[in-house]
Amino acid sequence: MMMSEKEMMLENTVSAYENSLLNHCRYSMGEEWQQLSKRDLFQTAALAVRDRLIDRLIETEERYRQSDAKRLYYLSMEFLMGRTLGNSLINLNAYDACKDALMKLGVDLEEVREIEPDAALGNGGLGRLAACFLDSLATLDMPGFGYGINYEYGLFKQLIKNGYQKEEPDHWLAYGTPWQIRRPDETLRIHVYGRIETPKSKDFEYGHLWVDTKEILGVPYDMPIVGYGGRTVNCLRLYSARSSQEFDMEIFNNGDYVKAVEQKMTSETISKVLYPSDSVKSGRELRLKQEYFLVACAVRDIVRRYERDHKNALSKFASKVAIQLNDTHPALAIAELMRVLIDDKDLPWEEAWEITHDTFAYTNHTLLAEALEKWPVSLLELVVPRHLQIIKEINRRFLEQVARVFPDDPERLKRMTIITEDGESQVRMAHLSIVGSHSVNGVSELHSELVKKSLVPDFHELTPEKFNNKTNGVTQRRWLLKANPALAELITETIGDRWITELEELHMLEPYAEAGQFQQEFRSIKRDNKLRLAKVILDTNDVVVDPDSIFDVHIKRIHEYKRQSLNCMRIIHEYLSLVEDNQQPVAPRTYIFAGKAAPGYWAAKQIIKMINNVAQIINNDPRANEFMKVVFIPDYKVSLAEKIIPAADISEQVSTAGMEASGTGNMKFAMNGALTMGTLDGANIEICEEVGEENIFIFGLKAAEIEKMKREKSYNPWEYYYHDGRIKRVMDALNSKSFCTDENERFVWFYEAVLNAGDTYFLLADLASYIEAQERAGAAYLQTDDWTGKAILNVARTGKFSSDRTILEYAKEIWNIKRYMRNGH
Ligand code: 26W
Repeated sequence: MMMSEKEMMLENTVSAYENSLLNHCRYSMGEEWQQLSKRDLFQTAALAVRDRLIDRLIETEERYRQSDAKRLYYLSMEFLMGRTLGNSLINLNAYDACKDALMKLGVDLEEVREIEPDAALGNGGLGRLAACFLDSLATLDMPGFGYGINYEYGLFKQLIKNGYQKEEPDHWLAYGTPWQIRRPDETLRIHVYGRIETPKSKDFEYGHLWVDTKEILGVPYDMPIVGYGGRTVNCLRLYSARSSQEFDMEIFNNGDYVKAVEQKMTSETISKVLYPSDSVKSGRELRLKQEYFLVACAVRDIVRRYERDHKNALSKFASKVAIQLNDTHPALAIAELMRVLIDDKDLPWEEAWEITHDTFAYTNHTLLAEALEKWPVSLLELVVPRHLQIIKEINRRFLEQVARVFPDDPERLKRMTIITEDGESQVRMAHLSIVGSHSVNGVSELHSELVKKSLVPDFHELTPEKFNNKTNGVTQRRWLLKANPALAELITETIGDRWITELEELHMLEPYAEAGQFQQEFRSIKRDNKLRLAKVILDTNDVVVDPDSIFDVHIKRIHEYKRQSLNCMRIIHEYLSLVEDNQQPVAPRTYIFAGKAAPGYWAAKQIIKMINNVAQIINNDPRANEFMKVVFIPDYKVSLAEKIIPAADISEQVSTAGMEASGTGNMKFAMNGALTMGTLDGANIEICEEVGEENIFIFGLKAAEIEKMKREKSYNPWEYYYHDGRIKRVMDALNSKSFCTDENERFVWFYEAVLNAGDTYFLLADLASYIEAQERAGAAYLQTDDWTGKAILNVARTGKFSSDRTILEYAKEIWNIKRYMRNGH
């Protein structure tokens, strides 16, 4: 007998959840309810939720297939998903049902949620953006799928010992994860190393013989991604590397058992660990293999799915497939698709190139020179010789085209070449990405302009139509509805719940910005959130903080350009004004920091030490105590951000203008009613435009001014040092024993970097303006009603910064994908 869809789909009622929980307890966990450990409870609850996701996943796939939908594949080395249980329950509209079912069984859902390890398969902004995009794609009922690597170890766990960062491995898969469905039947065989056999006949003009390769297996694991409302469940496909049996057996049969096992382990290291650097590239062979592994698995899987649905008509490929490159990390996909089309599918070069170019689009996420990927030709030759050959041919044809448009301009060819010739020959992955894509976008208005004007002006001149902007966004489901349930409820009571899927609706809050009752409730929610965070701080840092002080928050990766050190200098200034000049800050503040430094980034790690030393001195000085507290909360991650952001009064977004591509934390804070203290950089500019100048604190040099000072070499930090006593005092304090907790001369490096090495990040140039903006902010905070009004307007005016808006723009202007609603919805 056929079951109806309704009968088949598991329900979201309390009793249905109770049933599921008890069933999984017995038949999946093999336990009695009372015997379940905390971790078992999480597992059990997750399995109950997962059943519901799978029903909808199958239905969704069928819906796309029936409509022959064009699909978008988002290729990314990072997906910073965080926790899934609470998020899925909210998106399924089943949070209360599951909570009540657990309650009936004597268990608190909040506690169970805290057991779940974060899926920290990313470093920072770029990885979290990918996660927000997946949420929006599913919520918008769009066929958008992620492809990534199933790292066994996510981003390292950060401990603070004696003020220094220490790294520990994050073995997040130690107990397995209920959120992945293993698909062994769809395992792929990937080839690496080997050599090229020279083609023999003319038919082989671009032909190949890639031989003597080693084989690695790519085993897919699918993570269901449920959109809000639960209608659509897309998936994120993550690959684990496994050794191929045959390969091991060959050595094994030759009698070297240990070597066979060693080889097996080497192939499996490919998906072992996420590289913890978000800028300084290390040029390591393993990283290259990771990038190639992702790309090879994804491209083959995409082609296979296309052929399954389209019976060999590859000419239509680009009308059914869009591939987005999340920065250049997956750029080898361009060469891989060319290889598949030419070598495996026997297409002529021109046809393969048209398909490839029409399929790919590239997003740039950084202008930092040290973060732009370049791979030595010699390394590519070793690992992916066939791809190198293809890249060389792409470059040859490309340079020919450039020479036709700009004859007699050898300098231009040098600037634009994909493969550099002087010195160690290298492949510039950004150039490959631009040439192989039909769209190139930056992630905020300013950044997209800088991509065109400073990063790759020659490419913009050649193909201006490729370049466009897609200002980043964040999902309000996680960053408001889930992270700040009380504020979400107040908003829904006031304007209804449509903001959850249409964030511009928040504008309807504007009339309440000055309403006494609304203000009061808004303030009381903020205070509760601050109390909750104060509890976290007490637990992790053993520091008591005052929930009535300003919570001034600076959380993000630790990086010189993000200028945590500028914040630190300003804190030192306030402290010295207090203890030396008897000048009390207008309002007490709690300075909150969190963030990880790349393990190999010495200066960033020193900045962590500096913050912790300053914290120790200030927190233990009775003269400062009632006015200032400084805390560095260890082990920043998505789940910690969800606790910190709703409790913030001030959001520190103080990068050197022109260096932060967009920022997305800035959006999360504004959405939760924190006021931004920021430079005119990245998306801060657009936040300022939206919320209004009177509701944000802007300071510092503009990107163009910094650019000019760099060009003219006119910046001299000593001038600022000698002309401003405040600045001199801070620098001298850092150069003295004042903030050293044990050894002397701890921060001499900083003094040197700023005063004698040119102050690359313009700290001294912006410090005075920063101090003054902070003084304005402190005074403004005392005007309680005014401040609350500004905070409410920040919430009301962040509609633009939903990743739903971003995704709709990508879908319309780059991907050409549509929405596929379920019947009756
Ligand atoms: C090669 C190692 C490496 C790894 C990651 C180099 C560069 C990266 C990323 C580009 C760093 C990153 O996360 N960039 C951030 O992307 C966000 C999403 O677009 C932006 O909001 C941030 O401004 C940008 O720093």
